Amino acid sequence: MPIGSRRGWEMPEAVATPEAVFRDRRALLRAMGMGGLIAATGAGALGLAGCDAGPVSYEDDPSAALYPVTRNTRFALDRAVTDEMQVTTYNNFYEFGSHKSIYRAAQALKLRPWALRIDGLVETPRTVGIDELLKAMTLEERLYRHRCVEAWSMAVPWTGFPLRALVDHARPLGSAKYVVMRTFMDPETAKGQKQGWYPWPYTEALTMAEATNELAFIATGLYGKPILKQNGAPLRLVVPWKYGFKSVKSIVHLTFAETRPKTFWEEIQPREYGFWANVNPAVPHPRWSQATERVLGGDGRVKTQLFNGYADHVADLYRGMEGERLYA
Ligand SMILES: Nc1nc2c(c(=O)[nH]1)N[C@H]1C(S)=C(S)[C@@H](COP(=O)(O)O)O[C@H]1N2
Ligand SMILES: [Mo]
Repeated sequence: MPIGSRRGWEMPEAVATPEAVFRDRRALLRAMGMGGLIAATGAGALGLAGCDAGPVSYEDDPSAALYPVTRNTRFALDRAVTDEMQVTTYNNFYEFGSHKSIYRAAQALKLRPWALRIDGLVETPRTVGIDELLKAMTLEERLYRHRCVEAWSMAVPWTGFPLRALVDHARPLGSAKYVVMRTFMDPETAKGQKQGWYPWPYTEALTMAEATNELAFIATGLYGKPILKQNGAPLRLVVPWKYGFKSVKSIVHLTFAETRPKTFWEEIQPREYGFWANVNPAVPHPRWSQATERVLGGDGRVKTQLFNGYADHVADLYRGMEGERLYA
């Protein structure tokens, strides 16, 4: 296991990104026969190139007719919504690679058939198809901030439903203490999963209190359309008061447990990534500061806020837990 070696998203983003982005964009342009443009036009052309080569058609998505839906205006932002192209071409999705330009590799993901297995401490374990689930849920749009542990951030219009609605639908037993969520496992489609030193499948978990907090959200859409593969289609957790790695993508398994599972990054590097992962500007990552963040597509850095600005919603969840490692 390459602990101690530097992998993409473990680097402070200020160090990791410019080189990685330049390399990926150059490869992209070369693939498009536009390599010569690089020197002449620089970043301007790169954005366009990413645009043409990137996101997708919605034609084969049977849920497309469900979007757009009404925005829930209770979740307001203090900043502009991030450009759609940024959000859909600058991603972390290790199943498809450890660089930011996984959006093309992620197109290999097959979204149908797709089923969610619900089991563990529930009245009746069962498997529900994605389209059946979408019909059972009431969709709404919410604008949320997103803060990656690498100190970049964005502001995203998600469509989906409260995780609480899915928990209710699952009918957990009183003994359940954690909701555990897992990503699909398919190394033929997601080549990153052939790297056996990662503890696949990607696993994340929340306490029942966190999972039923009104902010915890399951995204099924993005920018008024079905969510794209690179962003975690067709079901993706969004917990905006926590670092981005908690927001597990492309979920196939929801299980209720009495004991806390080891989560993906915690298992890889427990010194640096914990279970709680609440955003806190005052608690640095062991290798970089969390005091500020770079807003994707913005100019310069802004101050990071406690619980990513959602303290009013979630601070009560952690009262009396001062002994826990809440902010890593
Ligand atoms: N299955 C899975 N989920 C994942 C990841 C991943 O690599 N695999 N990366 C996480 C990290 S570190 C972040 S910041 C967000 C990125 O989401 P985005 O690509 O939609 O911005 O997804 C999170 N969920
Ligand atoms: Mo992240």
